[in-house]
Amino acid sequence: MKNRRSFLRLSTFSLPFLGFNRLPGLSGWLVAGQPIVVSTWDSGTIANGAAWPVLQRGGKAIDAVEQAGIAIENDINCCVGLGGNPDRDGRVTLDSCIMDDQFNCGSVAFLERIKHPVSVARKIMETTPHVMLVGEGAQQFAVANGFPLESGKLSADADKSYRKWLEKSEYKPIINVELNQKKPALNDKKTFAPNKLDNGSPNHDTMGTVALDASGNLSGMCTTSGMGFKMRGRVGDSPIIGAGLYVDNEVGAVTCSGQGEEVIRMCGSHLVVEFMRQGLSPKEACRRAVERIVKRDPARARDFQVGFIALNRKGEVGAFSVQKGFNYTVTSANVQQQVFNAEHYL
Ligand code: SD4
Repeated sequence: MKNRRSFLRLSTFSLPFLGFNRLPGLSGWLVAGQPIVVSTWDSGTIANGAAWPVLQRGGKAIDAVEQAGIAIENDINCCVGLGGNPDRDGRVTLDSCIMDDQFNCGSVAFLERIKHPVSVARKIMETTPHVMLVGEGAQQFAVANGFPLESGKLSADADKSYRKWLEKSEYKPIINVELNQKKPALNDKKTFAPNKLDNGSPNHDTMGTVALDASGNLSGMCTTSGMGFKMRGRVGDSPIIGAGLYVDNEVGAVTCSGQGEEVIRMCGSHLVVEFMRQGLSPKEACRRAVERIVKRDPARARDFQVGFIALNRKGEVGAFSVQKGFNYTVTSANVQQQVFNAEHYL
């Protein structure tokens, strides 16, 4: 399983002159008509690595972001694709969505045993009158469209994590156990899902990617296995257009990672796009959305992470998160696979 901390140490050494903490003079990066791709987290190097060749050869942003999703879904990591951590019942359920420059969008949620939910989302977008398919119906649609039905076996890493989680959580399925809690505690395994994994790393690494192509068009995608050890049937923000992803070609493209419930209630990615429409820079727009999320319950905000990344139609990039620790990867002609720490509220 990917170790984010060791990667960060490495990146810090490899980028001494860039200042790892914030984006250096953004305008210095921008070359008119040049494409750019931005992904959540340092694992965004995998996503951008697949998206960039598409952009570089003049391909479309929608194709680039799909390739980003496919690449990370092929990787074994805690939080994206069939190798990710399962739900409480030991099954991996995937959420994904994709959106192009014409407000076309497709989405899948609670999808099991299909390796590339991002491509299923695209297929829904392009071949059906619908935006979203979930669960069994989404799986049927995928199989009917030639996506292989995988075994459902957990990856070795996920199996280990799940066994460990079972030991500690003493999990017995109790219907509506959440209702017995007066105040939901995010860190309580019985009420929701651990905010941190057993090795101390955060329980999130959703891959969100936004891209601008050489024709000046934006697209985005988001793909995840959701919060590890979530309740069966739980769906987060990642497959929800407007929450985990939003693209308005006149304004910008936004995606995010972190505690999906907090993002859904504020329509997070849409909110960031609207702030950019009002004239804010991508970073300021992300900051304002984070402030909105924190304001609802500042004490509770200490227990969760939400991080947004935004790309406007001029190719300017920004990010902001609730907590320290959110980072993102930028790739363009001038910036090759570089990881930056987002500024944060707390
Ligand atoms: C979710 N936003 O399901 C996702 C969590 C995340 O890697 O970021 N997972 O709520």
